Amino acid sequence: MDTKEKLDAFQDRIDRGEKIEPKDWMPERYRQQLIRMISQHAHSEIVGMLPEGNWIPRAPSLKRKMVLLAKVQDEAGHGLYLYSATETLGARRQDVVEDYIYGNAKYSSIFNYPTLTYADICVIGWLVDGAAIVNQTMLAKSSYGPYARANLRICREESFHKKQGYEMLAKMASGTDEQKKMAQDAVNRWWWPTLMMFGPPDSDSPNSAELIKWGVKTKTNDELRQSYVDRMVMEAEVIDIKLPDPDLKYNKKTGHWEFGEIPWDEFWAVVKGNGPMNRERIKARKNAYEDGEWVREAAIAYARKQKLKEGKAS
Ligand code: BYC
Repeated sequence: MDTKEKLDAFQDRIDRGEKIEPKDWMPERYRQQLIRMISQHAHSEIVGMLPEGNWIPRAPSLKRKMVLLAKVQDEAGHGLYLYSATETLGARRQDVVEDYIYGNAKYSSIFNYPTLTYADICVIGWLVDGAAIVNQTMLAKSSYGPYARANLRICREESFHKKQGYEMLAKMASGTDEQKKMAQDAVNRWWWPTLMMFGPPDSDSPNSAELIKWGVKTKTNDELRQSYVDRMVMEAEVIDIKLPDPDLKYNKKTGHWEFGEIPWDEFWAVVKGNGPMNRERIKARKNAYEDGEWVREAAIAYARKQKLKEGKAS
């Protein structure tokens, strides 16, 4: 039972900066919030393989193909660490996966946009992985040990993902007029959706206060979004890319870049399943899950057989 005494002792541990580990006592609500957030994060990593995977067969060179293959495989790995982290909280992997494929579990809005040209692959690396690093560096300090450690490792890999995207985009942005146009067009389409990745404004974020109190999040959605904008403005300038926001302006007093109104109606439409690619993404995941049934059955049969063999040997 979540008695006041237990809750206070738990809060003291959080306030002292201690990590909470799987076998420690935790409030039921803390456990549920973590399962919600970590499973959404895992689904995002897995569905996030689709927009980029789409371009593996059409990568412009062997080197680019190898880099993209490695990146997409890394995303699969991130999904797996994160699903494992939900299991440390008592969730069953099958339930969380099915809640997303057949139910209403969320995943990041960003992966419901199409990748129209190869420049989109450069921009996903730079902007999307760039946003993920800002968010996940904060989550690497999360109060829940397994989630913090998973994010630490994920961030190291995301940092390579971002660099390869930025390097490709820089090359494209300094190429022929046609290449420059492609690069700019991709940035124009992805800029606002990447700002939405950080979640709704703090005034409209029902989970933030509780997650911050428990040290799961250590910064708010708006704080992270602002540090992302400040960083990206500089990086865009270096490679001669324009960010598509006429209201971007530096505020000397605050030391931050002010930006225009984010189209929140579009964000909520995407979150509710009505983005340009929502249906296609879910359909692809559903097909993969159902086509993979025989693999899961074979793995279970093999594990049973091994156990029997071990039993006979001992
Ligand atoms: N998209 O109270 P709020 C990657 C939902 S993948 C969809 O602020 P919270 C990569 C939110 O779930 C990395 N839904 O929530 C992979 C909540 O609904 P529920 C993806 C969103 O939890 C491949 C409601 O809106 N990163 O890097 O305090 C290739 C109210 O929001 C979104 C993560 O998943 C959204 N953008 O904060 C390349 C990070 N935003 O659940 C790259 C982990 C909000 O109450 N998650 N909602 O029904 C988080 O950091 C936080 O959960 C969020 C939201 C900042 C996303």
